[in-house]
Amino acid sequence: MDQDETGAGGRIRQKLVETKQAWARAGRLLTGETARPEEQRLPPGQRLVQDFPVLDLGIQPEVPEGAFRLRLDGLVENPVTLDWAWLSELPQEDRVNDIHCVTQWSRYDNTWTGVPVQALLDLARLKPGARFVSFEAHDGYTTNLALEDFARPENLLAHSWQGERLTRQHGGPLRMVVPHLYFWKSTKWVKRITFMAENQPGFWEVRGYHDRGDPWMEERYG
Ligand SMILES: Nc1nc2c(c(=O)[nH]1)N[C@H]1C(S)=C(S)[C@@H](COP(=O)(O)O)O[C@H]1N2
Ligand SMILES: [Mo]
Repeated sequence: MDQDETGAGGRIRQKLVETKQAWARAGRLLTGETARPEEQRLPPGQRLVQDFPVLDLGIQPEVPEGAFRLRLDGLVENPVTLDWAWLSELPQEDRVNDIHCVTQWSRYDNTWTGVPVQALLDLARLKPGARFVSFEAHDGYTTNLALEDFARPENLLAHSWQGERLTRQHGGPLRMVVPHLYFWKSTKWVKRITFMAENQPGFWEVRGYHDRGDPWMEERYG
């Protein structure tokens, strides 16, 4: 998509960021249609792929399991920093779902394995004022969700895809999977999840992308 060098650790691919910002300004791919997931499996304007494209800012951090930490903080009774051993002791479940990237591709029938978000909520115990969730990743990426979009039973903190450990390219060792929203809401290499009273728009949300990102409502930009 762009020709920038992305050395070993990688640098943010500025051209890619600018191109995607221009797409938002131009309203690229918008069909003006909405659909209901019960009636139509492919959201409006999407194209089905069989492979599994890699999308990120050009930095693909290497996070060995030994160095892995996940911080849960903000408006919680019990802020915690999970290491890999602790994460492995939490409930492990499978989810099968379709994913939809705002750059147009959708991929059906992905099997993810990991920790359901309810297990994290049980651990951290939200304070009453918590209404939004902010995610930080090892590449500097951020995104945001409303609490009700985070606390859905189909969401996972996934370490495996199709029965194999997630590769570094796809966000291993641990990524969020929020299948009911465009895939930019699913943070790869997640390191911190913060519960907040106020919404805090993330990397793409401040660059012209929609705050919520429902593919069925075609909430690409906003
Ligand atoms: N940390 C991080 N997470 C990220 C991104 C990123 O750049 N950094 N890109 C998002 C976007 S735009 C998409 S479409 C998906 C892509 O995930 P994949 O590379 O596994 O297909 O990751 C999302 N999560
Ligand atoms: Mo994306």
